[in-house]
Amino acid sequence: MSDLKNTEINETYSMYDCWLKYRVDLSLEFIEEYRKLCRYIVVYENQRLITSALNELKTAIRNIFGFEPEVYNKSIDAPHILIGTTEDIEEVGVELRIECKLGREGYIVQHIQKDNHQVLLIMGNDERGILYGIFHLIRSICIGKCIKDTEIIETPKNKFRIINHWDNISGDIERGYSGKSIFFENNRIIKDVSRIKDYARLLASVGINGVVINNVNVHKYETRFITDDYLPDIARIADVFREYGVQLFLSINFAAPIEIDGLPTADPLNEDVRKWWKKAVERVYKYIPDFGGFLVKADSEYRPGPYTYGRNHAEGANMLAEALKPFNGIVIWRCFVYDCQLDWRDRSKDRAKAAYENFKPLDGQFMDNVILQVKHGPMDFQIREPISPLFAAMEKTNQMMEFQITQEYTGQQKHLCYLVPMWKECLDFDIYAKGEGSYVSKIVDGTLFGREYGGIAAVSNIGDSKCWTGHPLAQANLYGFGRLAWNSELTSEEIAEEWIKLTFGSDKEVVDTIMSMLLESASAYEKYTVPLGIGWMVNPGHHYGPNVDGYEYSPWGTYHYADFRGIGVDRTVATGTGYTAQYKEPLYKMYESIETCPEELLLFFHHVPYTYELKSGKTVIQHIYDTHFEGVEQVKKMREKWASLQEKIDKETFELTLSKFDIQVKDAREWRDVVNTYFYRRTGIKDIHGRKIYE
Ligand code: GCW
Repeated sequence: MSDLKNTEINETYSMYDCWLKYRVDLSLEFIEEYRKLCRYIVVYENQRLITSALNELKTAIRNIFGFEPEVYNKSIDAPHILIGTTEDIEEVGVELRIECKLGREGYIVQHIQKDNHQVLLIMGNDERGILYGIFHLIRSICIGKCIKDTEIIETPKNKFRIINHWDNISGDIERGYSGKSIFFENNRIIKDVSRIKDYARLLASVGINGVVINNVNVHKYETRFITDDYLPDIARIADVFREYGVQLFLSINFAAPIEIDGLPTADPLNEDVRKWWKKAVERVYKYIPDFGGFLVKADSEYRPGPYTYGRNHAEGANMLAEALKPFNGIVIWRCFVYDCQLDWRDRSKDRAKAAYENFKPLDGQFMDNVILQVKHGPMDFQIREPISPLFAAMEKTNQMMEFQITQEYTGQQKHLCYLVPMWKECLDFDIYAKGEGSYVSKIVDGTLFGREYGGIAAVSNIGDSKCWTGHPLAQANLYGFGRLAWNSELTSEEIAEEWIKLTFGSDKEVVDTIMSMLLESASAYEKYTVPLGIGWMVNPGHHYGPNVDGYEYSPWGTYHYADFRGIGVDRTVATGTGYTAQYKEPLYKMYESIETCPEELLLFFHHVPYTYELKSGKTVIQHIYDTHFEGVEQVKKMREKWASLQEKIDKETFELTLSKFDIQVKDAREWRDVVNTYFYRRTGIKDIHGRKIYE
């Protein structure tokens, strides 16, 4: 990696390189074959992206085999690696063993015979494809795949694979738990881009092709990012990302015409406003010719939006889409729109219903370069939520998934919580939009409704912390997000195994131990925090640590309605808020009926007495007690598992991670005792096992 100028990093630290460490077991027999092929590289084109790809391959070869490969731009008489786009390769007349048709950004890695030599072909449909093919090869060598198993034909499932940064120009990151921004510092854009370059590599290596560098809550200075004041510096950042095939996007402020140029309105149907945005967009493209587009949080949590002018979200989004269209730019419009001034006394209102109510009526009205970005659940990144019903409701609109890699509600990167299984559940969910088999993954990749644009975005979990993610093991979530966005058919285990091997090597004990820790971590977190899909119960504001009634009487619409008899939100049509009707059949009936509602979501959909009996035969209150005790024990075990790896992990990573587990054990106990005590005091019902619950 490049020389680090960042103040915090003054020594080589192994976790800085994340999964690009080139740890290879050189004793594996097939390594010799790779070694032979890696001596020579033939590459026909020399565009910028291919240069980065080639550099990556050379760096990997140098690190793995200790020699510098020779590079040619013409055929050679020896085994080699051959790199090029489909066109280049066709020109030199290589015969593929398997005929294939690659899609955008796709690639093929194939072992072929050419002029009596073994050749390893890396052919990209386009330049990005080559870059991804090379990272595939490096990954394969490092996780110990022989050449045959490295062969692949792959096209990414999702067109847009984007990271959203919630970074502010002050250098602070909203919901950031890994230090300060790597883009901004003290109200300026960072001058030294070396760390940004390292980041771009990491993103490209897992297939990410877009990045939004600023917070969706666009404040005073950031509003001006689309002006000459900031664009030269933003263009420098775009240049760095471009080399790795990552397109730059910006979050914009819907009221920018008023705030920047004093226009009297930001009404999307006003001609002056429309002209203003066209000019602004032209300016952006002058600096950044391949600019991706805008991400917009409008009419959400006090941000300005079209509602102020009596316009709807389609009118708001289309105004921007029209300005971006001539440049092939897109508008990513967030659906996190809800009334955050609810009255807890008013039981008819339900925040969960908001996204659907706001957007469903607009289906078919958005321009084709608008994509709606929908959070995976109807509330807000809780550890357990049902899938947002909006995904099934917008047949004529491009949609994109929004996940949160940063662990706002899942332990804030002090706790281990591997999120890939949860994301998988969302993507694999059958939402019955067009009958059985309507998986959410097919809606967000556009195939189910035949949409051209689609994708997956997630809120970043990185900052300027030495290991990028605060908690070293939280790197698995960034890695996993990229891999899943590329191919949502990968399993959580496959992704975890890759990440562990690339990061810590292939020692069986290390792989098995960390794998078991990762895979149980989210369910452990769920156990010691919030029961049966109810959510929240966190301290207001920063959202860390238990506070059962923290949001109970607030205007945010995040209630659990616990009283001395029962708990849960009745969202049924029969007796509750009617949210269940937003799902298509058979899901509507499944959630509506307490008998068929999946138990892990029981309290999300139903209000039940504490003595309600679960399928396990336990009452709800006993389930709450038991899961909280179990959760803590699980965390203690995870800590022990980590401790058992002391000899096999570098000292700094070992100790840093152990210190995080110490915090997690302490916090899990806190959660257990606060939650259990709360319910014991509310109900007076004793734990049948007589364990200590505080009076
Ligand atoms: O989860 C909430 C967060 C806010 C965030 C908002 C959003 C960026 O608490 O910090 O604002 O969601 O997604 O817009």
